[in-house]
Amino acid sequence: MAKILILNGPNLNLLGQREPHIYGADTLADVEAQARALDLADLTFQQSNHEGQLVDWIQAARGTQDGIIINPGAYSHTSVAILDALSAFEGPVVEVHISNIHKREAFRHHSYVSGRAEAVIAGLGIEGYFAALRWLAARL
Ligand code: DHK
Repeated sequence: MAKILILNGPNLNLLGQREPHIYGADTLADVEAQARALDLADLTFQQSNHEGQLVDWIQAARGTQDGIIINPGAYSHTSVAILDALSAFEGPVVEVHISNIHKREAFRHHSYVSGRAEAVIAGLGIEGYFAALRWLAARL
């Protein structure tokens, strides 16, 4: 089974409570449980509100994980450090956004991570994580 890291950035710990009209009613624990229930990969599931922690986890994935699914949250739109860390990772990367960032404020339309990702999913709600997982597990 492929080893896949699912990484979540800032404020995604508040999923289910935070702006449910945008991000839905499911919690991050629900996302993890449903992802694990698919039984498609050996999953590591992590969330941090801190950019450096996310960079450290991406670096630690080098040579230990086969692929990464990342929702960088607001760091999508600001973080060259996360882009650089992902560029140092050898395997495929899928970027997930719960909301359709292109339908929202202009500052959300650009993501640094998209230039590195094999695929970008936006607007499918939490289904985006599972679509990413199915695609990545099949590819790996
Ligand atoms: C999540 C966030 O926290 C925002 O900062 C992004 C993304 C969009 C999402 O849709 O999952 O702009």
